[in-house]
Amino acid sequence: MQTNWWQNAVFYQVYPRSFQDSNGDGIGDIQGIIQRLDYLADLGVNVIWLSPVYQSPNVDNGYDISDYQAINPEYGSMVDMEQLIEAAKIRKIKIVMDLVVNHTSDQHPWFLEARKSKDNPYRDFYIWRDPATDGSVPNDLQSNFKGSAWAFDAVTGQYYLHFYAKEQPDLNWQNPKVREAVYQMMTWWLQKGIGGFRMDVIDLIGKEPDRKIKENGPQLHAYLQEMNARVLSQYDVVTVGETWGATPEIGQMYSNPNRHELSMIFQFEQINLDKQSGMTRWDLKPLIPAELHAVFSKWQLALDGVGWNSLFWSNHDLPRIVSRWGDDSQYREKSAQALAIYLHMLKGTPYIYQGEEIGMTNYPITSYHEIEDIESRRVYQQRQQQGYAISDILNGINAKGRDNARHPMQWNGKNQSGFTDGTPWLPVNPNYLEINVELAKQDERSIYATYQQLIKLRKRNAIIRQGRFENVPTGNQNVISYKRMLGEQSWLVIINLSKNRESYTLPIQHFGPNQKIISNNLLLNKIATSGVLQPYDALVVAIGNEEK
Ligand code: TEU
Ligand code: CA
Repeated sequence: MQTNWWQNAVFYQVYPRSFQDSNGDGIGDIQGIIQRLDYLADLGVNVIWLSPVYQSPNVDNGYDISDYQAINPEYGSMVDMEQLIEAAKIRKIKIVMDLVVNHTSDQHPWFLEARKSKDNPYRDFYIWRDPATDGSVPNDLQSNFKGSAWAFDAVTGQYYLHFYAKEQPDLNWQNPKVREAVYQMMTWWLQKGIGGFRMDVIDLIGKEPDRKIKENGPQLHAYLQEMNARVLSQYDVVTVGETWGATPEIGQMYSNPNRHELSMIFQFEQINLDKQSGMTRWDLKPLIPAELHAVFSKWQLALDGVGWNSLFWSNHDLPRIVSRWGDDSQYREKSAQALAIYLHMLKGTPYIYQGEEIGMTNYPITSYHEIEDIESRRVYQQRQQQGYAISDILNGINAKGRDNARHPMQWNGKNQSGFTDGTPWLPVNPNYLEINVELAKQDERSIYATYQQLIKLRKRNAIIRQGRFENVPTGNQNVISYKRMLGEQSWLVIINLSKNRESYTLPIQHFGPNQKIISNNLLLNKIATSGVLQPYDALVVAIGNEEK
């Protein structure tokens, strides 16, 4: 496989509302991002995935777009946006935009037109159905934000489809005019010099609501191939599809270069490992590290040579990883480093979610009034109606709610953590006095320093970028291990992903030179056939060709 630039790159996700405010209104903005570009360059990242900054009524924080070619004034102007692209380029950083085209806002001119009459030229941009004979919804399709996926529109007496909020009507991709309009808009952005797109819930665009098909519809890949031929193939850009319903086989279909669809996808199989089986993600269950490793191993092997993996722990929809699968109290630093080392030694393109590089934690709430996110509000209301105890509902939301990742970036120990001079739109986590960028940068053993070192290692070592992956059993479900191999080189990664001392036994008889590459424990330098690891110990060693 030929190597593309994005296979050697490290990505960083910016959630603009919470990254850096530049004008004291408490809302992060584009000028704020520009002010922090040197920070990102210093960390070593090559690409910023920018969550939506388009014009939007903000029912779903910008994922409800009312004009794809205008910037939300809260974030700045199109001039600011052009300046960001340029200022990033000077630092060799590309900007990847969020492409949210499964749906628009109900305030988008297309929808305002469409709802006027059944024969409006924009009517078929969306999906309308007559009521059932008793006047109720056309079928029982559900919104991902709870409740029916159909909303009644009295003007024309029909229902329209919305897989998210009712203010996010679904576009009708079967209509070639919709696809054409999207391609034109994408081209307009690419001509501005952006580096590509992250594609929001792209696996829904092949929907066939009458057959109750939501994800992975029959035309999905044909649409992506058309988009590639018409737009993407004309530029040297990266694309990453958000695909909650992808299996490794489907992952190959998207990312196999011979199929001309996407560069890579975000797959979410591991996300289900800490929920009770058959239940929703709000019904919690502890993670078993071996199960996590089994999922990652499967994807590493399945896409090797025939596709490409993205590597991520978190994003603006997911909880903070150190709170989720590490330990955000006693072992916060060590567990965050262990998780970072585990992920960044895998094959694929790593994504860092803002604040992850300093080990930012979840933000616990004690009442409904503290919830900002539309999804968590709906979940709270639904579960309350279903009779759940308030404490159980809050436990679920504190563990998994989307606000966790959306509290302001913790830059320093000054007022409001240096995020804003005003009142932040979501409060700053009170732990900002101990957890902030300024402190982390002064400490050469910080989580930040580990991330910086991992990025450097990736740049300097082809074995990380291109080497083969092999799972290594450890005899302990809390200790996970794998090898990377390239030519004569062989590296072993071993991680204790628990807060206890754990023993391991490796199926390796003799080790070569055993030279330390990176670790989060100064005393841990060598690996043997068997031994004991301290809580959250992580070690990478070059072991030579031990098995000859
Ligand atoms: O998210 C898709 C999605 O379905 C999940 O992230 C969802 O929010 C939840 O976590 C699963 O039940 C994308 C965006 O990332 C998200 O912010 C948007 O709200 C959503 O699409 C709609 O555009
Ligand atoms: Ca602002």
